This record gives sequence, C-alpha cells and structure tokens, in this order.
Amino acid sequence: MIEHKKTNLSDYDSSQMPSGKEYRIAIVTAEWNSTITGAMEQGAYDTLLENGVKEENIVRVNVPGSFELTTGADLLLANDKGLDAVICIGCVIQGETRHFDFICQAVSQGLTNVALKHQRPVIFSVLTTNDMEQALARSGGKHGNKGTEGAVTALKMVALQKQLEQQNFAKA
Ligand code: RBF
Repeated sequence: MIEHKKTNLSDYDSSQMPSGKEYRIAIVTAEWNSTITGAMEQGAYDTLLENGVKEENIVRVNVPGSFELTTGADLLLANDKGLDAVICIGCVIQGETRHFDFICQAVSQGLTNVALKHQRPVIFSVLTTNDMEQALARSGGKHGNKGTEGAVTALKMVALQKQLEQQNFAKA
C-alpha cells in the first residue's frame, strides 16, 4: 500500500531508499537559466552520493538548452552501455512568445521516447514556470529542490528495473 503523501520528494525518507552503490547514473544539465539548473544539478549530484552512488559512476554533461536534453540523453545512453538512468535537468521560463510551449512539449515527449527506445529510466527534472520566482522556489527554495527529487526518482526507478530484470531471469 502506498500511503497518502505529498508529491514533494525533497524530504525523502533515506531509510526507504535503495542503495546506489552498484548503479551508474548520468546527469545532463541545460545551461539556460544556469543559476537554477546549477542548483538543481548540485541537489541531484549530492543526493546520488548520499545514497551510495560512487563518484566515478556519476557522469555529468551539459547541453545548451532544455530542447537539447533529448539529444543529450540519447547520446549518453547510446555511448555508455553501463548507464542505468539519466536525470535531465532544465528550466524553461514562460516568455512573451510561444517558444515555451514548443520547448516543453518537445522535451517532455522527447525524453519519454528516449526512455522507451533505450529501456532505461530517463528522469524529467525540467521546471516549466511562469517566472524566475517560481523557479527559485523549486531549486532549493520553499518547494524543495527538483534536482534532488530527480535523483530520488532515478534511484527508485533503477531499483525497480533491476528487480524486474531479476524476476524475469529467475523464470527463464
Ligand atoms: N532553453 C531553456 O532551457 N529554457 C528557456 O527558458 C529557454 N527559452 C528560450 C526562448 C527562446 C525564444 C529561444 C529561441 C530559445 C530558448 N531556449 C530555452 C533554448 C532552447 O532550449 C534551445 O537551446 C534552442 O532553441 C536551440 O535549439
């Protein structure tokens, strides 16, 4: 049974977390709005370390903007076959033109496609906010750090993936 709880994973229960000591995880970070994405990347990185992922098993790369997260994740998974998951970090802030809609749509659908293509968890840690204030509140402010939450999600999804692979192997 899943208890009713708020969806904010920034205050995760460390006793409920899988150990990441055998996991290899990439973080791809967009350079646009780098004050925000840098804080989220730090949150994700620290959380992976806190949960046992070895420093040498955390791969960190940057891409120019959130639109490029899809290609970044795809290239990582194509070229590093030992990767268990990719955390994608970006921040898209609503502007005066329709770019916001196109970028958000492309990156959310694109990352889903990459996950299904490679059969690996690809985590959507992309803020899509009306303004900078909302972004600050979600990158270490009053609404937590969505980079931290992306790392928690990645660890949980890798554990699920390994559990299901194990069960499948046991039946073969
Ligand atoms: N990238 C972001 O990560 N966040 C943004 O808020 C953002 N706003 C953009 C607004 C405009 C008008 C343009 C042209 C690009 C923007 N980008 C943004 C960059 C985008 O993700 C991508 O890097 C470029 O469109 C090049 O493919």
